[in-house]
This record gives sequence, C-alpha cells and structure tokens, in this order.
Amino acid sequence: MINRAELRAKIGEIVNSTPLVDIHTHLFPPAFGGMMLRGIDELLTYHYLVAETLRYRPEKTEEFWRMPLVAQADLVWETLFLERSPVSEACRGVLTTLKLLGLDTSAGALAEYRDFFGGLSPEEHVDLVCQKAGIKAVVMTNDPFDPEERRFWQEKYPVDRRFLAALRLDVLLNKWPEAAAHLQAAGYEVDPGMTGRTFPEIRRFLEEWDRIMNPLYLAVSLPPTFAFPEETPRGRLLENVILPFCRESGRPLALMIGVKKLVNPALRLAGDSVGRSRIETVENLCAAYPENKFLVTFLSRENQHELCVAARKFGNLMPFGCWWFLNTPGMIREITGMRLELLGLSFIPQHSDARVLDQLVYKWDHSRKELARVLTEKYEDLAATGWQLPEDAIRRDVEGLFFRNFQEFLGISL
Ligand code: RAT
Ligand code: ZN
Repeated sequence: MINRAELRAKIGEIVNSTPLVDIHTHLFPPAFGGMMLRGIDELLTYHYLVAETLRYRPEKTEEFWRMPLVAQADLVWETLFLERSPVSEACRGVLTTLKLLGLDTSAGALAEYRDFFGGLSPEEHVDLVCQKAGIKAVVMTNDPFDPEERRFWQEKYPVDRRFLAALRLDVLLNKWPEAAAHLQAAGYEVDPGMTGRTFPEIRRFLEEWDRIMNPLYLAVSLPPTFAFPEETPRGRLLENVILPFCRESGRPLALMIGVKKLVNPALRLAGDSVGRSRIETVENLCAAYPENKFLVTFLSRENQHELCVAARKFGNLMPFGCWWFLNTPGMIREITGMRLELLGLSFIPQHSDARVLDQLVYKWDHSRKELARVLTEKYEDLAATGWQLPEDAIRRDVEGLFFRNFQEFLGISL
C-alpha cells in the first residue's frame, strides 16, 4: 500500500510520461511547406493572442492586418508581455513553451527566441516538439476545398506517420452554394438545388478524398443553432450522403458544436464566439443512427453536463476535448472532474487544437497538469475505501484516456 504522497508522485509521473495521440489540431507536416506554422512569431500571432492584443489596442485593428508578421508579433509582445504581466492562458502558454524548449524567459529577449527557432529545420523542429510534448501522433484538419492544401495532397507528399488526417466538411455542410460551385468546377455533376445526381456525385467526391487522405474521421464545426433533422442543405447532405458514407466506411463523424462565426468580422480568425447549443441534436443523431459513431465536443460550458448525460445513454457517442475557450486550466478541471464522475474513463479528455507546432508543448503541459490533479483526487477517494491502485492499473487508465479510447472507438490501432 503506497501512501498519499507516493500516490500523487506516481500519478504525476505516469501522466507526464505517457505518450498521447492528439485527436484534433490544425498542424501540418514539413512537406506542406508554408502551411506548417512554427516558431516565435507564429506563436505570438496566434489568433487567441490577437484577440487579447486588439482588446487593449482596438484602434490598431485595421492596421494590424496590413502589418508584416514580425511587426504583428512585436505589437503583441509589447502589448501583452511588456506593458502588463502576461497572465492569460494564451500568454502563459508562450512562456511555458519557451521554458520547456530550454530558453530563458527571465530575459524576455525576443531577438534570441527568433534566433533559436530560426536555427531549426522543419524536420528537427517536429522531432524536438514531439519529444518535449510526449506526442505519438497528431490528427490534422484537412480541407478538400482549400486550393493550397489540395495541391499538396495531389502532389503525393512524403508521408510522416505522426501526422494523421481528418476530412473536414465545413465548406460542404455550412456553405453549400460555395461548395456546389467548387464541385461543379471540379467536374462533379451537382446542382445548387440538390436535384439529379447531386447526392451520388458528392459521395463520389467523398470517396475520392477518403482514398487520397485516408482520414481517421470526418469532421465539421457547427453553429449553436445546428439542429437535426433540419430542412436545410446541411440537414439533407447529412442524411443523404455524410451519414451513410460514415456508416459504410466505418469512419466516425466529429461534431464540433457551438461556434458563432465572425461575431466581430474585423478580428478575422479571432472574431468567432460561442453560443449555447442543443443537446437534443446529438441525442437525435445517436438514436436515429445507432450504426454511426459520433465524436462530439461542445464549445459552451453550459452544454458540458448534458453531453456527459447523453454519453451515458449512447455507446456510439464519444465526448472529446475541452475546446478552444474551454481550454483553460479552470475549465479543464471542472469538465474532466465531471466526466470522470459521470462516465468513468470512457471519454477522450483533451485535444490541443494547436495551429502552431510549438503550441503542442504548452497545451499538453498545461492539460497534463490539470488531468493529473483531477485524477489524483479521484484515485485518493478510491484509495480511502481501501481499493488497491497498483502502478500498472494507473498506467492502463491513463493510456486509455491518452490514446486507447480513441483507437478503440475508431476500431484501429495507431
Ligand atoms: O481553436 C481554434 O483555433 C478555432 O479557430 C477553430 O479552428 C476551431 O478549433 C475549429 O476547429 O473550428
Ligand atoms: Zn480546431
């Protein structure tokens, strides 16, 4: 029987050393050229930090977008790190990243940080970050409607097995007129009114991109008003094409629900917000399509409890991550504690949503700390009943949370 201090240390050690699969990011491997974002200037111009900067300097909003990347990064650094203390989660994240990569944050020497990152090749950079963050693999967000991205896939880029694909359907499902025009231009026999061969042609498009990307799942982000069933192009596409395709190919559909796009358009990528969504939508889908698998995350804090309850009812529903505005230490503690209490170990606690390679370092360091904290509380409660917690039981549980639940839900081994 180990004592409390030993139990805490053991859990911390296991949570920190267990490699993980990051199931949702916006990262790309070096073969994707300029689409791969890395280094200090990209870290500083992350849209989470842009929103915080322009909050202090709203008069700079228009000018900001005309500035070159380095000048934007300088403005963020000055506004958020030099003129006040960088206490927000996104600011702290930059400092955690620098520290864990071995840089001296006490000096606040932006020029030195630029030198350090400038000296790394893309390949060295990926190796370093994956090693520091304990990453087995990351899942990308792959958009077959993005002309830049499509080019890389069609050029048969060298595969890096640490970067796995997810086929993103936002354009198809949320911007049907734009998708229809794109599909027509690419030679698919679709029409905006969805008549004739539209559905089989979209199926053909999906099959082609499925073959090219070999995605682990299909995904879409959705507004708080998303309903199912719904008499909209999105509802019809889900029912007639996406759900049958997912079911027959065995691919889960990831639903990321609750984003209000461009509440402040002047902020561009930083201008999206959150709204409370309807759990009934997920219940309807899980009940009506028992053979389909759904990975689900909600953006609003208010939806988290009902998502846990819904997941108790449906084995084909896998809650995942503390998404975007919920990826803060306080929210991770609250949501993970609730999930453990209602779902045991049958969920995927976190994804990073990293857009810049280096963010893997801080996002996972911060998340691992909170997960260790919450798990420790739960194991202490168990230990108080006399239940034995040998090291291999804890390791098994953490591996479940960090990659096995995902693998088993997909039905594959990564
Ligand atoms: O977290 C983010 O960076 C958001 O801008 C979105 O990309 C969101 O995560 C999404 O996948 O739609
Ligand atoms: Zn994302």
